[in-house]
Amino acid sequence: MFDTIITGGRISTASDTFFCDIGIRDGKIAALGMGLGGASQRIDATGKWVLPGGIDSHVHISQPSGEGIVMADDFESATRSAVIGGNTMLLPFCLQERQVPLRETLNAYHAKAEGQCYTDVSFHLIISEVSETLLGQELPALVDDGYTSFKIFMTYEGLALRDLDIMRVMAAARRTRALVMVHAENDDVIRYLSDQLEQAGKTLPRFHATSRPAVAESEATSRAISLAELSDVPLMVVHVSNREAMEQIRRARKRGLKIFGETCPQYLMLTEADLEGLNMEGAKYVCSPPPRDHASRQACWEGLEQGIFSVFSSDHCPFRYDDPQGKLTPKGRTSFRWIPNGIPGVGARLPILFSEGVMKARIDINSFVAMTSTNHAKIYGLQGRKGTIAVGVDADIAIWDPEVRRILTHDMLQDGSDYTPYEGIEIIGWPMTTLVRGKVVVRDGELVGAKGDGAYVPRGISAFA
Ligand code: DUC
Ligand code: ZN
Ligand code: ZN
Repeated sequence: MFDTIITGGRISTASDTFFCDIGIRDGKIAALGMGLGGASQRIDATGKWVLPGGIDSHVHISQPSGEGIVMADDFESATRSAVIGGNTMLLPFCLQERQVPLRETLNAYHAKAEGQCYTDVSFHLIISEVSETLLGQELPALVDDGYTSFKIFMTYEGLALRDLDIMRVMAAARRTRALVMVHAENDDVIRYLSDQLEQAGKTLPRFHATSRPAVAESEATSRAISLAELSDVPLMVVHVSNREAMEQIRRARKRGLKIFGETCPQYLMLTEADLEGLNMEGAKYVCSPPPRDHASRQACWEGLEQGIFSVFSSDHCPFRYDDPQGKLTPKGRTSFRWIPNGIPGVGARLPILFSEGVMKARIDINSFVAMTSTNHAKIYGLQGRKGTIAVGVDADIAIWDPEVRRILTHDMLQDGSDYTPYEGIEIIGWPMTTLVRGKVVVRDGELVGAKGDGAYVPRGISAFA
């Protein structure tokens, strides 16, 4: 006897596609086969594609973003949009605050997430201030407790680490077997160019892209890879936007280094021309690295098609547009430099890649599953528990209807922002029903779950650490 049986679907994992029924008991996949017997609930998936629920390992939720700036999503709205878009787990960040024990800040994120989530969540740690106590005591204890990935920034005042501190964090990661994620852009180049642009009166949102050229990203990517090689740690280069940075990752992987790459919907779907909108409209597309040109978009597609990128994440970092606490902050109206960096995408990520990638035959369905779920689980220490359809793993499942056609509009996504950068694109295929640990949270496209259906999940060590 099962709690739920999903019947008749076409199941795809990162490696295989097959037809069978899925028996779910106590939140886990208990059997795969035909004629499984009785169940309290049956879900008919005939004609549908049954996939592991999406894991989005790069989202920002309720993260402090500067004076007077407020992120558009809390844990309720971000995870709501996530399940509507076929996700069952998110990995947001805990941003270390200066002079505050990291555990204390982490507890505040837990308090904000507790009882609010529709998907499962787990936290990465952003390291912004390096000290002996952090490296020698705080981080080892936190890794033991299931916070097994650190993110570092090479740009942004107050966040950027110099190479010396990057080496120290990498050494701590090596000792504790944590995985390092890096935001790779050369801070001094960006500061220099931003000063020059402002002095020339070039302050509109579109100059955000001019101030952060591709070479600032590829230089920092190359440096980060070199530091990881020296330190012998696995490194995830997040939000890669252009060919040269992608090629650095390709070359490193070819040499056998444990270097991983991530790209995001904005680098496949947008270009810097989107930042040129009338008045401040371009602010809607301000994110870092910025969307680039058509050739860069093509390079990011190649990175996905050729398996150079291991993961496709949203980098969901939402600010409302028409809001003085969002993109139209008074300071942001004076210069691109002060426009909050980031765009929403947690709900749109999977439909975009399914439609543009799988339905347009750029990638196959198994690669889709790998890059949106399975590889996130392996890389971030959830292997054996999440990210696939197999007996014994959590029953985190999204049932897709490949026949559905929709024009994407912001109201479909149910997040806390007031726009989507992807308004008006045609989407083929939609995740109609989503189960989180066996519980139906979205049924026939409607949210039926309750906040609190998602829980915090401590992670193990990365399969690559
Ligand atoms: N980097 C991120 O990873 N997210 C949003 C903004 C940024 O610069
Ligand atoms: Zn970043
Ligand atoms: Zn991010």
